[in-house]
Amino acid sequence: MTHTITAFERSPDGGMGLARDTRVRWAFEEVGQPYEVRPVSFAAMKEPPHLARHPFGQIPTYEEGELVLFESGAIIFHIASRYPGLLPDEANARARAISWIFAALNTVEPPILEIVTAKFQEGGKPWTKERLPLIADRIRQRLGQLSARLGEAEWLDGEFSAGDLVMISVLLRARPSGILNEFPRLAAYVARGEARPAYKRAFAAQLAFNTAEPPAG
Ligand code: GTB
Repeated sequence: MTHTITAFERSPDGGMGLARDTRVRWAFEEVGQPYEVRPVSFAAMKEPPHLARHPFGQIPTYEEGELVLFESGAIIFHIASRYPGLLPDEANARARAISWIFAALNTVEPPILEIVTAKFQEGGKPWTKERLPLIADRIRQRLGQLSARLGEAEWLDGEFSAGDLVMISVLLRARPSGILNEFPRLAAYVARGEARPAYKRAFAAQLAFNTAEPPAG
């Protein structure tokens, strides 16, 4: 069965791997499944064919036969549930790995996204200068807690899992602000994720996709 995901026709980050198709590509690479990528322009994202796949007009989406999914977390959970390699077999360990997926998306990612919004969408607003340090402190609080839990461990709970994949993908978005590097254990954790062959393949694929010459004409 072919798996097709959608991605920005050209990611605004120029191939830094920060758009959310990268985490889905990484999941496919970890479980050794091939996938195809359908590029979507910003305009096409808001048109009916794409809105039928994604109610909020965003990427990534996932198609596999009749099944259409949206939300990167749901897509990664689906891939991890369907193919071995990203979730432990033992029931309690599996439940804990799933908790880490939710923790990454619901607890760690929101303050990180706030700083992106404050800088890039509200950068010119009069309150932004005062708001940024407040957001930065909220990120520091979460990263401090996460770092304390990780301790000297390699991964969050035993073997590398989908929980680590999503958490590392989320933490990567805190790197441009400089805050990630204030937490050496987390910076090293992210580097371990980036060193995985599956991550390297996913990163290279999105970079090639985002830097390819547009078709002539
Ligand atoms: N909760 C959803 C999920 O996890 O799948 C969020 C999906 C989402 O935010 N998608 C973004 C999107 O489609 C792309 S990833 N945006 C277009 C729109 O909403 O109209 C977010 C993103 C965008 C750009 C960069 N970048 O350039 O660095 C990084 C991340």
